Amino acid sequence: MIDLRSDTVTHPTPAMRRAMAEAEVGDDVYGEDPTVRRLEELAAATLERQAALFVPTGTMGNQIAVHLHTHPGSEVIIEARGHIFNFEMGAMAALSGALPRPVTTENGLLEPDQVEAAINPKVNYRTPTKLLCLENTHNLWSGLPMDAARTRALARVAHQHGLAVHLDGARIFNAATALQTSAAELARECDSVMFCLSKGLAAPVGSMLVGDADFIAEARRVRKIFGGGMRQVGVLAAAGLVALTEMVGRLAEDHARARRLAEALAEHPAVELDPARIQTNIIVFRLRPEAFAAAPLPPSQRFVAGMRERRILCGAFGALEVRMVTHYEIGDAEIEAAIRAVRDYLTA
Ligand code: TLP
Repeated sequence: MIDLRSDTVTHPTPAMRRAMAEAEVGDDVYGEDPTVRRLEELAAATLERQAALFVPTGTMGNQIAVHLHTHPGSEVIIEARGHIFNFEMGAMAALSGALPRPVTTENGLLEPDQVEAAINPKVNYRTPTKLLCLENTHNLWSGLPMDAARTRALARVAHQHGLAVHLDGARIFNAATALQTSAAELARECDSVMFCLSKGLAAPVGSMLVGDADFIAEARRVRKIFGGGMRQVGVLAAAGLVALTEMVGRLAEDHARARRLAEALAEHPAVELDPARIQTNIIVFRLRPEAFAAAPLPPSQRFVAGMRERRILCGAFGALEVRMVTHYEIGDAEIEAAIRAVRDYLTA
């Protein structure tokens, strides 16, 4: 099987396996795991921030941040297709009593005036707006990277109105690679940043929450409340250190292969996709419903099933959207096999 469902499906590299086996460990709830400490120091230094916290998942990192930046009965502004709103199980409501205020965009990029318009006035009969969540790259918008200037402009508006800004930077290194800048630059104006080691960087588990020292001290408390206080977790942090030091430099390869696949997909009349929009490792495309005969299952699910029969795994979003994601286990041969399978299925 060629697995294009996500970059989360990657297996640890041989260097990670070795580092995991040899990791020096201790009880991290006591702050005694030297490997976790090294990873947290490296993450903070990479993002040019004071401190970082190792968390088991991106969702936990995001939700700790939401918890700290909001209070029950407050609102969170987020782009309508944002991960924190759509794929985190209603966690901001369940864990923090916060409400999302989704803002629809035409291209995945929020405008400062849209954010300003979504902030409720500070009066006794309106829900207080406390937080702006950004996402870079934007997963459901085909891995769209957002440049530092826009992030800065959005953060400025939020800060002027007393909101905090959290960046869901699950794939911030993909964004930095595509925009030829640093992750630190892309996150500079944000009060907190979460990034994942377990996506394109191929670590088996783990994400980092980064911010100033006081924020991270509080985040450590909330991580324990959320059940994320881990013990000899240096075995996982060791893989994270390899991810951060060895895997960032190769992300451009994933982007080039995603573009190649997108160009081939776009050639088919049943597919609606502008390959120029694919700047990182995620391809989300729409199937034209008129190209599919009426059937009980929606086109996206039939496409996914047809591809599975041809040994290619991809994901369906809604009735018409399909997602394919490249990662380090997808080489040129896998891309060519996927292209052949798409052609074969869509022609059939
Ligand atoms: N994304 C997963 C699915 O949940 C959709 C994927 O396969 O892409 N932020 C962003 C932008 C993400 O894409 C994800 C995971 C997360 C946060 C959550 O990370 P985890 O899965 O570690 O909780």
